[in-house]
Amino acid sequence: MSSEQTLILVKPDGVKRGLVGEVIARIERKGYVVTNLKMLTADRTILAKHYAEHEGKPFYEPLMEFMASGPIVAMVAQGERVIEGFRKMAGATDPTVAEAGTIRGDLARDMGTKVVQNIVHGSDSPESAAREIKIFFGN
Ligand code: DAT
Ligand code: MG
Repeated sequence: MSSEQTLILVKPDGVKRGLVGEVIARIERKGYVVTNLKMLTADRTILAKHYAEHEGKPFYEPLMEFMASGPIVAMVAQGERVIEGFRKMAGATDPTVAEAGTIRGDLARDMGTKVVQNIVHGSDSPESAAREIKIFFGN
């Protein structure tokens, strides 16, 4: 498997809690290289593209609202198998069951909200990564 890129987001909960540095530090300590990075407040247009696969699901509207609720940090990380590697580092979607040692397992918990708040997003496949990097950083 050759070197690849993934799209990572520190979500509004992560930014609000001051965990941007913690997330980047973990990515860098693992040995992945951050090749692009910016802070933005995502609007509905960008979020609708990013989360198109979830349209119509019960948590879709809460997800859109949550993701637009404050600044996020978008970055591209690069390395051999970084897509799989970062998903492993992020841990399970549900922070209550995410393994200790993962970002979500160590830093997030169930907040009783309609949408799960879990600090980070990471692309789940090479196709998603290419699509998502384009959404946040263009070509
Ligand atoms: P992941 O972020 O682990 O790839 P996903 O793509 O299935 O998970 O969902 C996107 C986000 O939506 C996820 O990070 C948290 C939220 N979410 C997913 N499934 C949910 C559910 N059943 N109830 C509430 N929020 C959910
Ligand atoms: Mg996903």
